[in-house]
Amino acid sequence: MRVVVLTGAGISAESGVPTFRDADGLWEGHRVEDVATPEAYEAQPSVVQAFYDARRAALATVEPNPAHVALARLEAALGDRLFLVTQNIDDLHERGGSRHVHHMHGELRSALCRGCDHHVPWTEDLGDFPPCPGCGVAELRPDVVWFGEVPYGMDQIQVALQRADVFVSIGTSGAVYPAAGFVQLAGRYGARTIELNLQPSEGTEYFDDARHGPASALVPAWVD
Ligand code: BV8
Repeated sequence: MRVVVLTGAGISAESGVPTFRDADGLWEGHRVEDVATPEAYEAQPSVVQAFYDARRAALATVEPNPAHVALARLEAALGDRLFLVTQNIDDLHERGGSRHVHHMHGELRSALCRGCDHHVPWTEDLGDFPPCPGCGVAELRPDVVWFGEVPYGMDQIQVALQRADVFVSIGTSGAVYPAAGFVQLAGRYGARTIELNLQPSEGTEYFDDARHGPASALVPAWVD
């Protein structure tokens, strides 16, 4: 059996990572256009860099929760028959034990060269706007997919959705595309589709089955 799991901010909420669109969400106090677009970075690089520096620093204060750990158990059981794709840019899936994680919106712990597209692990000593070790010229930006930019690994994701027997969406509002459209693609290719979320998402009607509650309870129950 081949399984595709898509996760969003909701899977990390109980670890203490703020979500985006819940009442106390990350983007409260920030307009998305002010922090998560290339235009915002061009206009105010320091504001955008500070937004991601703060979120990167916060990673040290949070731990994976039982939902992340359950998905690592699922990977141990299914091996390469599990395709885990996340919209999240935190490292909690990896710290929860998952070894193959597709970060379609990038990662806080990575930097991207604006000149040669070189991906660089983000270490604390990088400081602000360091030169790229690849080309030595352009400055490094957060390795994050902003609105209007192409998510990473779309070809691999498309193939995984075509081959999936089961598609499970965990902790996402279904507000952002192309991730929000994966359930319809998977269903069209014949997969059984399941939503595990605190409340019905914007696309809940596209799912064959929907269970609502906290991910730390729903995901281990579903995995085990
Ligand atoms: C693209 C950056 C083309 C990283 C993010 C006009 C111009 C250009 C594009 C567009 C346009 N109009 C529309 C688009 C498409 C656009 C889009 O979707 N816009 C929306 C606003 C309509 N998308 C794009 O631009 C994408 N690129 O389309 O390129 C293309 C496409 C395909 C192939 C080739 C080319 C790029 C999208 C990526 C944008 N970057 N973030 C960062 O700062 O983190 S998006 C941002 O939203 C995050 O990445 C986040 O992951 C994502 C989705 O949010 P969620 O994860 O779902 O979080 P949210 O808070 O919304 O919901 C949390 C859920 O959890 C809730 O349902 C809640 O109930 C639940 N929950 C809470 N607690 C718990 C819980 N569940 C379980 N347990 C709990 N305890």
